[in-house]
Amino acid sequence: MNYMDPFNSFFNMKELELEPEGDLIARRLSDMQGMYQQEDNVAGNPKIYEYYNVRLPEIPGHLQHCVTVISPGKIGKEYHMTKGHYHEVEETAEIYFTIQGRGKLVMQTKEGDSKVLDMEEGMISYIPPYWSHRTINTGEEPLVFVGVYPGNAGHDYGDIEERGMKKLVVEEDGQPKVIDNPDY
Ligand code: PAN
Ligand code: ZN
Repeated sequence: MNYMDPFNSFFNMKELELEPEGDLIARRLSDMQGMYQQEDNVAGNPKIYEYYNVRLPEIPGHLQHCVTVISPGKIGKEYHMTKGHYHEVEETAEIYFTIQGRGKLVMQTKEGDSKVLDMEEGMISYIPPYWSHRTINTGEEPLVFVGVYPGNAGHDYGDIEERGMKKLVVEEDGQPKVIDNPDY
């Protein structure tokens, strides 16, 4: 039997970086074209979020785990958010453990059901099989969370890139508000 050696990773809470560095993916506004309602008048090309994947084989049995850091801010009235995705293997679930900041976790099924959960430090959120998921930073500091999901889950961005999600999270009177997406 060819056993993989157990190992630790360390997430530096001061620098908000994973050590040793895994695969780092940074997404700027230009990587999310068409996903925000009002992206036209934004100066420059702000970094919205980054996430660190620990490198693991993409096969059943393993548990992928990664740390996402969403910077605070808004594009128009919408708070910074992730692209959002379904898992390619749709019957795979995921756990998000929030370690800093506050936000919302917006989920949706292909049948059109929507659910929104709060994310705050210490919250463990369960994303059951079949639910697409997007995270939104509604706070004033980085929103940092760990995601754990099956090795073979994969990511399918197509549906949300094309149609968006039914619910948007916007700032109204200084408060986060979940509204229906007028373009959905
Ligand atoms: C997370 C996400 C991460 C970035 O690890 O991949 O937060 O969001 P997008 O993948 O939507 O850009 C996860 O849900 N993995 O399955
Ligand atoms: Zn996922």
